[in-house]
Amino acid sequence: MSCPLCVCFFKCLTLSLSELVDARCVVLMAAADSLYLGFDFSTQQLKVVAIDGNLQVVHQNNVQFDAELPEFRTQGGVHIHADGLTVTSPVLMWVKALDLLLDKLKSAGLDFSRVKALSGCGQQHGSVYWRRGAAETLQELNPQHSLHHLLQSSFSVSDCPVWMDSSSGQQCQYLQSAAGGALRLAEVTGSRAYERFTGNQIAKLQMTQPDQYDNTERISLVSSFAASLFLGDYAAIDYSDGSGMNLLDIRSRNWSEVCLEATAPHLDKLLGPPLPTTSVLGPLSPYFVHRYGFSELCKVVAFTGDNPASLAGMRLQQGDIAVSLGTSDTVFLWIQQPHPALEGHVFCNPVDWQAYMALLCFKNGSLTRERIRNECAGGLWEVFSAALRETPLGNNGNIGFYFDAMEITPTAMGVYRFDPQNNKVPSLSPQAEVRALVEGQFLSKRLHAERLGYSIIPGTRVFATGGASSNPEILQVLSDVFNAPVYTIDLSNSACLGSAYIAVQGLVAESEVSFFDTIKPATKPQQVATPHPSAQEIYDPMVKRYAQLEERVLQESRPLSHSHQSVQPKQPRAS
Ligand code: 5FX
Repeated sequence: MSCPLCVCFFKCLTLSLSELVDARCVVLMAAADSLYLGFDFSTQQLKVVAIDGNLQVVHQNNVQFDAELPEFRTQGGVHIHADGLTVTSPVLMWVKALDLLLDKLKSAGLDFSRVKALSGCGQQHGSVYWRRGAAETLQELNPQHSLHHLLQSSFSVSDCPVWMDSSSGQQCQYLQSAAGGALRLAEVTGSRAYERFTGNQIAKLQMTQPDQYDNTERISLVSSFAASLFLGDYAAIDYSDGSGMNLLDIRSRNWSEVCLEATAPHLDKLLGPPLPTTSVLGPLSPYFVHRYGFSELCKVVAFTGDNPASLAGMRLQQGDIAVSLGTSDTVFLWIQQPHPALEGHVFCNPVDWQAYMALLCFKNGSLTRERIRNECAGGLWEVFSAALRETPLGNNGNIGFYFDAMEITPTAMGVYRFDPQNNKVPSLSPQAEVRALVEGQFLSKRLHAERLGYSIIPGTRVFATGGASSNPEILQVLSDVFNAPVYTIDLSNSACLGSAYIAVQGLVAESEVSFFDTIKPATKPQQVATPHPSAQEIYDPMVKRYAQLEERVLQESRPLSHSHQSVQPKQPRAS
């Protein structure tokens, strides 16, 4: 009998469990010549990362849809339809991109026979419709031909709705009333009804194109569609990406009967049962063994959504929070117990099937920081940073809300400033304005994260990533507001990397080795800020005051929000 964890045959079997999870064995398991692949079927490109047994990146590659597959005539990987609300991508473009990417890996000399396992992720919420009879085609792929050639007639819908689509408003209304209201739906599925969420897209398809729906034998997410190509059979939807559908009961981790019924007929059969994210789905299809020289022992581990995969790539643990400071800011957090709210999303956790993750999108990120830098700091980041250094924690009681564009979290628009007595004021000094912006942005992130079940516990770490994470003064405010140390991670490809880690974890998950033991050898994050000793005393009450003022802002901005809703329907890309 060989060791269940690795290929070392004897050594691991003689170790105690604690020694075993001391990572050494896992490193042995991931023998240096092993490779693991992580794919990301994202909106604009298909990417791949190969890591070796020491979890170091050894190869990266990609296919850009617009530039390298111009025959599909996409812009940014999508087609925006005349109504301005419907957004789709051609499914055969994704298939052809995989042909192209594997050819590129072959030309680059990647030794496919060393790949022990692969996994991947996809843009969340998008859906793929397999035509009746497609399972048989998938099971009998002829390695003489490209996937694109073989699968040409395998889809009942050629243009797949993607996450940028916001045309299913009617279906959202219906689902919410069937489920007993927006909050009730959020309690069951982790989110109120969102137009881009897959269930609402399926309901729209069934209503507007019933023939195509009837001709479908299986519905996949982009992630499980991609896994199906590698598996040569229909791959299960994983719990994490399944949580972005308004269909999965995030506590029972089964499809919700009420939601299925309110969405479309016999949907459970079309979706198949969901599975934990680190499940091994099976061996790689013989197609890839014969066409590219993969080992027949190579395993396909479930694919998930790009945001859950990023959480794995950033190596978040219980109590940690990741803040991505980009064009739009996003927050991911690891939570133990879900408290879904009307804003933000709770998904099942990709690396610990009993835990959860939350995702929040904030539209007013870098562009607003740049506007305030231009107006209050002469366009210079050094002056902006000096203002943060020279103003006190808590900003002498001044608080600001800066929603230049229609904000997603919360739904509000406009700029609002309050003095220490909670009076609305038209302006602040330039230095106070800079601090009010940065503190306000982080107070909002903390408030909305807490509403989704996040709480600061001893050992909590904040991971900062994205453009503004290179500014130490901004990171100091982040550390103070969250009263936790801030770490940075140098990751441009966290979703691909997370998928490659999930591939490694898939091989050991059944042996109860945790994800964190598996990834111990990966490069450690750097601590860059420590909270000021008075941070808790200042920001605990301030976050409460911020919540009360946000209520006032919401009342005042409601008319503005309504008039902007029809032209600002989309969520930004979160990763
Ligand atoms: C998350 O809910 C989103 O809609 C996006 O971040 C997509 O996953 C982008 F791919």
